[in-house]
Amino acid sequence: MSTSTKKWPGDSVETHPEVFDIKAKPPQPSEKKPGQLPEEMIRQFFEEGYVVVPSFFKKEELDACRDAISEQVDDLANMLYGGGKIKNLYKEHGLFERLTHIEADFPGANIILHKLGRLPQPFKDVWSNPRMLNVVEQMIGPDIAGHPVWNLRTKTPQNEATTVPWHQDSAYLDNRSYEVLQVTAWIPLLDAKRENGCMEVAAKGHLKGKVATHNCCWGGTWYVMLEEDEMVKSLDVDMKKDIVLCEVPYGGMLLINNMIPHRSLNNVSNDIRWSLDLRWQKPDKSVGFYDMKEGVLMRTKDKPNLKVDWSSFDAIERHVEAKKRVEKDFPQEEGEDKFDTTIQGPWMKKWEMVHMNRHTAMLSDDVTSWHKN
Ligand SMILES: O=C(O)CCC(=O)C(=O)O
Ligand SMILES: [Fe+2]
Repeated sequence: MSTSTKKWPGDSVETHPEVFDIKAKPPQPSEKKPGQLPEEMIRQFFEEGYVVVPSFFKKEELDACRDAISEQVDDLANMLYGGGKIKNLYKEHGLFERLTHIEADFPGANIILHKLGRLPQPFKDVWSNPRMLNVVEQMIGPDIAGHPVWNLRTKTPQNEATTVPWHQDSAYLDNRSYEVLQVTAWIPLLDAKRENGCMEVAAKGHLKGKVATHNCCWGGTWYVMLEEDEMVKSLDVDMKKDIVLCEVPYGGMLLINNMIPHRSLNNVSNDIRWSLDLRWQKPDKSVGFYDMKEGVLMRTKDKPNLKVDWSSFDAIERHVEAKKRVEKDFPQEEGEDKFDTTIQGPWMKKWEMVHMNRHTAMLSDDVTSWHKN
């Protein structure tokens, strides 16, 4: 069986189906806490690997996130303008268009914003929202940590850099993440539809409890990718029956796990498809992020209302750490470039480098030496 072959560091000989399938479903509360989902939806999460919750957040909770994003875009515009990179501040455009104009003037602007990783209070409030944690509790139990990998997706129209190819999230993490259930809430900041590049999942692709062989990097991006024939061969995905388009209205979310193959479609609309992806797992398991950044404790059985220590979490900038990590192998010139529109990280070392581009260029000296271990 292919499960016993190990060709790349990311391949694993072990599988852990019971961590992700219905056997992992914790006992459900007899009396529901605020926000908790019907047991059928939780069952679907474990059996199919995903569930769409069409309506969950209060309008003001996500409106506050929209405002925080507008501020970040404004800061970005000022920074680029101040650095002589863009001709105009494009202030006349609203949240769903402004970054597109900035991007046209300075290609890669959206990547700067994506990797900025600034976590404003409204994002923190959504992440540690008690109703949200009540739902996470239905999936992983009462001890909950936020995972260090979270993202603000800046999906401007027709942009390769934000069209994420098929992957399992663990393919970006180190192999310790193959043994722990990580729950992701994918939260759009507008109605997410096929046209503006919502997500697609390969239902039940998590049931084998394994990470299929990925390769790197997709087109001109930093993304790893999972070929469709590999999904079929290694994860028993039926490309005709199992692919599910996950449209999510504003106010709702898509819940997935770290083993389910998923991708996002091209945005062929005129609006930016903003979204947040936030993750949680049990705090006693490794987050599998190459020891670059730890999780943030949000709740325990004994302290369901604990105060989240955001300052320690905020102190480490994940993309900076990720870049440092690969620079150790391939030292670069000194100096941080705030206009750098490339992204690098250790996930690039886990898989065969089948395609080089400007993100991988700094790693190009001796890529094959990475795959010795
Ligand atoms: O938002 C996207 O386009 C991709 C999101 C994704 O892959 C994730 O949330 O894990
Ligand atoms: Fe993903």
